[in-house]
Amino acid sequence: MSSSEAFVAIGDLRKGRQAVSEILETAAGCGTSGGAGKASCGTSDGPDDMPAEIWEKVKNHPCYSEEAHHHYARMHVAVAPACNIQCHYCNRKYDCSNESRPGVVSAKLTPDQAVRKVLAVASEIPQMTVLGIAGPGDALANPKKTFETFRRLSEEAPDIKLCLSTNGLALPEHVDEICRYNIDHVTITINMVDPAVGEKIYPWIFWDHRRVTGREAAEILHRQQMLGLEMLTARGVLTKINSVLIPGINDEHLIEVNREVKKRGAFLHNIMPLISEAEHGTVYGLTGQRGPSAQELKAVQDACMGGANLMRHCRQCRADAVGLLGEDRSEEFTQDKIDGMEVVYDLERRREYQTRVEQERQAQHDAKVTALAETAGGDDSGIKVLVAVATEGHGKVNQHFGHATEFQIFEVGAGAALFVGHRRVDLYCQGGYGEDEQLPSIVNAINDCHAVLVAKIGACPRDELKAAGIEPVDAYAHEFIEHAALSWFADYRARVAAGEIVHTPRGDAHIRQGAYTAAA
Ligand code: CLF
Ligand code: SF4
Repeated sequence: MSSSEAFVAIGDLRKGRQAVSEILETAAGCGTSGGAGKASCGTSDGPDDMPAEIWEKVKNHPCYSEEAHHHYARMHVAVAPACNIQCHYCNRKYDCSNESRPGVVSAKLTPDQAVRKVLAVASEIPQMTVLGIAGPGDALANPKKTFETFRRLSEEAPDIKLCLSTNGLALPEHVDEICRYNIDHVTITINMVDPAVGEKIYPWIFWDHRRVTGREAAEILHRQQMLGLEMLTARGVLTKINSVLIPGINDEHLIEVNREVKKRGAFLHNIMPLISEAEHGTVYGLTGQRGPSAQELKAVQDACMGGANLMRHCRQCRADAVGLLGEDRSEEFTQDKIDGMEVVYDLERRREYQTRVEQERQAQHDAKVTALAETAGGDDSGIKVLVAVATEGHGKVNQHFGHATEFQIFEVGAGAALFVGHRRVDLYCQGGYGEDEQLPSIVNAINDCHAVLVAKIGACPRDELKAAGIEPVDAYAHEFIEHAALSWFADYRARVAAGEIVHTPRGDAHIRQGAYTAAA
């Protein structure tokens, strides 16, 4: 179902709490249904929307469920330093860009150290439900360390979900082992399904005891990635495909990637922006290959709707990340701190804590449904806009403009507010005063939005936003986001209807209409 089809369908479901509940289910998530023809943002789908065994796998995985990422944490252990390919966006001195932000070298861990670290984090952060191995090289180019870590954890921490990320070159030969240790979630970074595109991204691979370059390298990598994906699908392992969006290289091509991975059973597709700074020393960074703007990223994601379900809440975390997505608590768990900790892995305590998390999650969900029931109403204007939201959690508009380091972006139309991504920004408030030099970049990051919903905002940013045509709104402080967004939208529509303002599409609509053709 396309974005506009989703809105039409939602518009037909206006009356009653049941209908509103369905709206919410469709609106708030990001890609877990895995079923054909589902709207692209499905990770808030509940147990009624998918087979029970799939729900069990995704319900508390913060990457596979958009809703879960507000409640559950993940961690990575950096046990895999080597890699078997070279990507033009990677410099081996830094973490793997597939699942991490380049620029910070991780401490490499032995499996022993990794297991102790996981147990330490699990006892301190009982809502940490997923352990991933995502570099800093490639997990499957280091199979002994990777599987030794997974094997021990499957025995010593049986309630933790195991998650692996790979470039896919060595994947087919490891599928049996992946299944043996119940590694239920595998991410494959697939940037192309056409070796002609691939040879612009991968200068070489290491294959069959030799370095292979050019088209041949891309052909082998492509073959292995597709085979690995098909084998995992056949074995019932959930797969997520990460694609790095490289403008001018694979931007249009990612629509075809989306289609091909969906055909082979991929559960989610996560299109991530290329990070390419000259100081990282990557080939792309040094040759001036730029990354996409947030708006370009959204345009490609939108063009892929109707294909494989999209993940839109990725934070491109480090290979040693710890905590909720978007937060980094790795500094609390350095080797010397762990050495001084008394580590008690208490399964019962973790279960009790997670039961309370589920209760809070359910209460939040119910409150949102109730709030949405109040705002669901007729609107046949066909108008859709983006709004930016400052939030520090609990699904509410509860952050000051000046404290935001990212804004959540919602697409709002008749009866629906869909989460479609987030935008990182520089902090405006510098402890008592506003840093006005940051304002242009903040405004630029959300310049395709019609409004920004905040708990509070000062006079200076308010004026700057208005001058840029973005409405600063603090009237819905501490309300649920979807409810606030729809209430503001109803007011906006009323002002348009009364002739007080003229509705003007902003950059987003322009980009989407012009840049990419929709997936077939
Ligand atoms: Fe880690 Fe990746 Fe597993 Fe998640 S991350 S190995 S699937 S537990 Fe998540 Fe981080 Fe994005 Fe990766 S937000 S970079 S998608
Ligand atoms: Fe770097 Fe990861 Fe690519 Fe290997 S797969 S070259 S570690 S980005």
